[in-house]
Amino acid sequence: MPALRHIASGKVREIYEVDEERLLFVATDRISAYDVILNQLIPDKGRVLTGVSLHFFDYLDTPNHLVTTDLSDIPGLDDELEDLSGRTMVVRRAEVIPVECVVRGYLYGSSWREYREGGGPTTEHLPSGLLLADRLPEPIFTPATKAATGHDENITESETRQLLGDDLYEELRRRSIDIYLRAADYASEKGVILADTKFEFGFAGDELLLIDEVLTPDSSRYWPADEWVPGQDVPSFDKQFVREWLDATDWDRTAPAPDLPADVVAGTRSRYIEAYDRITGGSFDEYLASNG
Ligand code: PZK
Repeated sequence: MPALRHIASGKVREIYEVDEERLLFVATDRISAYDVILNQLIPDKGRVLTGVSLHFFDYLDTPNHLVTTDLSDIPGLDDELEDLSGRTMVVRRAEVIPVECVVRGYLYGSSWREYREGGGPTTEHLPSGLLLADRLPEPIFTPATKAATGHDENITESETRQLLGDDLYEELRRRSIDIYLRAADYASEKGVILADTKFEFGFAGDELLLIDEVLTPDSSRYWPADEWVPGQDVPSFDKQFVREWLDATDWDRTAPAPDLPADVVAGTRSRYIEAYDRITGGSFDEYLASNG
């Protein structure tokens, strides 16, 4: 744990204060499945996610919170540098906009459940007759808010406009869909479908910055294109392996989860690393060699 003030904990991420303007954004090796944090760490998972975020911050070249991954000038980290390297970003402190900017290109997850049950906030602009996992006629912006339960709650366009005002709503929708389209094009060249993803934005002064992690397997639904069949469940790249092991136990999906055997930990790690290579078109070994 860094000798810095702790600001916030997510399920698998931590934020610390560097100074008035900057934060340390750390991706841990924790993993969640069915919304429960598992008892075992997946070695290098945080580095895989950080590598994917850095890849897309660079590729997208859109105003964002990344300052540097060089931790050598930050006082008080001497004992932690090794553990933090490759999993840590120094970011610009921003005023977080309290809306999760979800973009969906395919009908899955909570949106499919709303659709099947006769409609909800995410299905307002959808035609009838779609199947599970169908590609949508065009990507849709389906914002959500963090409910008191910690769960995300989908909200309607009108509710979002009331929260943000029309100008900010339209700016966030435009930027979110634009980023989704560029990342989905990138992924499709690698045989990967970006089914949906979630962005967060914040203001640093009057600058609207893309913040948080971006286009990672934790914040996005990536599918191998050759396993996509409309009307059927699609296995997720990274978590399917551990989910299938959990499904074969008698676990009721409430905490605590069963302990993962070493071979399931190792297999899950391999899948995250494959996901890095597949999604970025690069090599995680090379990422580690420069950043690990
Ligand atoms: C910030 N979160 C969510 C993420 C957590 C919590 N650039 C920023 N400036 C100010 N605040 C945040 C960010 C970012 N990113 C994001 N909470 C605060 C979050 C990860 C772990 F505990």
